[in-house]
Amino acid sequence: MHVRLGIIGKTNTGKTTFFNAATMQSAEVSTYPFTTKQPNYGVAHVITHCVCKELGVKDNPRNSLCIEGYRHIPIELIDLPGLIKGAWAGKGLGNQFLNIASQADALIHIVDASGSVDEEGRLTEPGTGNPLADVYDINEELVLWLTKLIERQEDKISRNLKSGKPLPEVMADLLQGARINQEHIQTALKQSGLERKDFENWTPMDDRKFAEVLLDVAKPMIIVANKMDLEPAQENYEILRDQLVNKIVVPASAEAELTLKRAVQKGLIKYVPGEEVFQIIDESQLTEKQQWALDFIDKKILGEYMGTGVQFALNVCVFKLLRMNAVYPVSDPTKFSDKSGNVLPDVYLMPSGATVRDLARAIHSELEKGLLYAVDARLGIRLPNDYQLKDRDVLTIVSATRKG
Ligand SMILES: Nc1nc2c(ncn2[C@@H]2O[C@H](COP(=O)(O)OP(=O)(O)O)[C@@H](O)[C@H]2O)c(=O)[nH]1
Ligand SMILES: [Mg+2]
Repeated sequence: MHVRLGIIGKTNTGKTTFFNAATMQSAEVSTYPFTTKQPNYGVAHVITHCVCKELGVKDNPRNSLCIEGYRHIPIELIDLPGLIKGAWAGKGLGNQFLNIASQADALIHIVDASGSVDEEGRLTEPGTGNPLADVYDINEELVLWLTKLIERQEDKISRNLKSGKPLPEVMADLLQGARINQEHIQTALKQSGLERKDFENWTPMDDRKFAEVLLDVAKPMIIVANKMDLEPAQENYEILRDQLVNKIVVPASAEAELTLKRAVQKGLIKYVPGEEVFQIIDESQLTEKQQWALDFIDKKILGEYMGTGVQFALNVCVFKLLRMNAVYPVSDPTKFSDKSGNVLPDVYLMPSGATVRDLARAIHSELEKGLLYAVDARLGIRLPNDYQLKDRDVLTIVSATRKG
């Protein structure tokens, strides 16, 4: 199961531009066999230091890419389908928007830091919109959505509790469609102080309080302050950063990232997403306009913010908000390879706390059935099935049913 990030935000803040920039494959990446899904589903990558250098091997990645020692690991990105554009009616968001929240493991909330979008999501004079208010608006919609989701299931929850099952299990059964699991619920119960209160006695205030906390736990969110290339954006970015103390606010220019990726595709520059530099391949190939645009991006975006923010936002979501670890399963622990001799073929993103057993299950259910133990390929030692995976672990799963 891929990690799935949902892009949310008001109309015209740059969601689709961000999506297009993040899912557009640079030339080297385009050979990767992607499954084409609906247009609003795309494959993006998070980037981490590959273990190949440390292990001193040349790898042959299968489920990911290794570019100059960096592993590019696919994740799923969802954006609203284009049709929805303009469907924003007053403060209501429509089901599609919440649908994205429901399907995602974490949310990328894009605001227009330049303030060129008004309350209703219409494009307006830069500097007039209020991105901080937009953040609160959207957050409120999400809290209401979760509160209602829980309240709609209230009778069912009460009924199912009578069977003696604990509350987190009962709730998780009913909320799993929204990618909310027992752990999320357990944590939210603790953090909201409702752990010891009988569900029957929850007040509407309790429902809301619980929904607020559950939203934070189950749908962690970063704020992308987009359109940093426009003049009034810096001031709004600072306001967002200073006011939203519990959120990570990433300054970004989705348009700049898109421009750079297009320049890569045209063979004009060399650029690794997320880096704060690019190299012009042949100065004489550039039109004056292209030269100007690249120069602007170099000075005003990369120079100021150490990147366009697009790749950084993806990495923060996966490695910070979701606390995913990159784990490399191999069949042969001495060669770090699969059965066909591919070195470090796969990398799996596993949530913190996941064990050898969870990894076996993620690879193949058969593998888990006969699971015996794992081998740490670096050290050549056995690891028990409840060993908690660490970032950059290279492991061989030993199973009676199938060798990993
Ligand atoms: N200046 C600037 N404009 C942007 C940026 N990202 C998007 N836009 C523009 O904002 C408008 C709305 O973008 P779009 O991606 O369709 O927004 P969506 O409605 O949120 O999907 C378009 O005119 C984009 O070209 C950016 O980083 N900088
Ligand atoms: Mg859009």
